[in-house]
Amino acid sequence: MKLYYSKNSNPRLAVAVARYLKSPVEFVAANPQNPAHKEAFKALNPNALVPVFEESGKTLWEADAIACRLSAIAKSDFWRVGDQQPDMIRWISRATHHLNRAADPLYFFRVVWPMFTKDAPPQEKLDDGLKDFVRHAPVLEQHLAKRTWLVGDRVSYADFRAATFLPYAQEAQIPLADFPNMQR
Ligand SMILES: N[C@@H](CCC(=O)N[C@@H](CS)C(=O)NCC(=O)O)C(=O)O
Repeated sequence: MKLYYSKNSNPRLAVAVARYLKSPVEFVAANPQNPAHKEAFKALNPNALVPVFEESGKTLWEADAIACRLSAIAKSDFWRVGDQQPDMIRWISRATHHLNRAADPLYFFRVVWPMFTKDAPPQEKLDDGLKDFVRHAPVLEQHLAKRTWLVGDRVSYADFRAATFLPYAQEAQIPLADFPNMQR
């Protein structure tokens, strides 16, 4: 079993999941957007993106799907399957469509963009990202005020998904210090 990754946000998340679950995967560093590799990589993922999980000659892409599969292989409830599943999906969805969407331009234009250009990042995208992050974060912050984990009394994939961009908070200037429960 192989997990193709790069150091960027979603593959990093998949690697964090695999490490947490002690998944028996071989980690394969990939550069799928490099013109020299792109066409060949499309055989693994037609989007030419990572993460990609390869198992018995079949590939699975999208970090959420990979987390689901790795949790099943580990026979873990990290990916909830019982009564708590709708709650977990709620927080995954909330993170994907709101919090992470807001944090994405802060991450992209402050962490990724400077690797490729010295041009100034578009200020309006940074302003919009910050405004949206500050608008969406309080819901998560308040939910975590009375609990340790987003779902039930143990860590689940929802915690990992909601934290996709938080490891980059300092560099991306995501105002995490204003949200101490999220920071914790
Ligand atoms: N929705 C996909 C997003 C995948 C994606 O956008 N991957 C980006 C990194 S975040 C990528 O492969 N970029 C090229 C690279 O990292 O080399 C997921 O959650 O897995």
